[in-house]
Amino acid sequence: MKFIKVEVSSNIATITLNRPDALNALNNDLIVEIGASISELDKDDEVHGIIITGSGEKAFAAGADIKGFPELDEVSGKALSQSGHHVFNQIENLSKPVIAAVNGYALGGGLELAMACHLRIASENAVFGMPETKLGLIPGYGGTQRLVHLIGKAKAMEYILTAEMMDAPTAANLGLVNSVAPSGLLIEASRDMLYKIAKRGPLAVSKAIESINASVNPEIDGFELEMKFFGELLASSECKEGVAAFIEKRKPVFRK
Ligand code: CO8
Repeated sequence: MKFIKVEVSSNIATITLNRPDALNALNNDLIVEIGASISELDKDDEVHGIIITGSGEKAFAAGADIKGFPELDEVSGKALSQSGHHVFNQIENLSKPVIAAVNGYALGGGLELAMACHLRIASENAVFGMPETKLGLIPGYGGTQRLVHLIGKAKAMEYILTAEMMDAPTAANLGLVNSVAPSGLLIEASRDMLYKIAKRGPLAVSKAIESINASVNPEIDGFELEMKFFGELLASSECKEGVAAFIEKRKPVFRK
């Protein structure tokens, strides 16, 4: 991989965006690398959860690579937008939990990447924003949709139209991030959250992700899907183990 680093330790994979000199700006090759590594990690039973973070102290990702924009036209610009959508949808629909550990600027495409993750933990110095209108653009990796789902239409409208940035406490108050951690403890806090989830039934976790995602997909009846999955899970060996463990007053063993 040229633009990202991927490490696995103690069942958690960490994908680090690795263009610190460009504040981890997202070029298409970097996005394709994320997609390829996510596919591999999804197949790896040793990996129970994934963290995406940025290299350096300053940025998670300061957006799409603006320096590549002058070469783009209507057709190639839309194609790059579609490429980002494809990978970000892949992250959002992954059966394993993905946390964005936001260690600095998460702007434009960087914030869109963080929003595609299932959970977001911000360091105290993180800064969030959608500055595209300053460039005469709009978000192009799903931001007009996911920001609305996360913080509501009124605030999404405000932040996208004004291009104003917000600090980590504001992002937490708005529900954009799940929690804020001291800068030096960001990865530890993200790992702790993934370890907690890894103790739960992995099939239940994957079905919960799919059901929750259905709530913002107009093509799927999320209530129907929930009822279907609930029945399927009740009949699963995972649920039998979880219920037996409760009755026998012991911890469930969901993974071999
Ligand atoms: N793209 C390319 N290079 C960048 C980017 C970026 N998004 N952000 C920062 N850099 C580079 C700078 O050019 C600079 O490089 P150099 O040293 O070679 O001049 C280096 O990173 C450090 O940046 P600064 O010197 O600007 O650092 P500051 O601390 O002064 O400022 C900021 C930090 C505020 C984050 C500032 O860099 C900034 O405003 N960056 C741009 C933020 C932005 O507008 N992001 C949105 C981009 S558009 C987008 O994301 C659309 C997504 C959808 C795309 C769809 C398909 C293409």
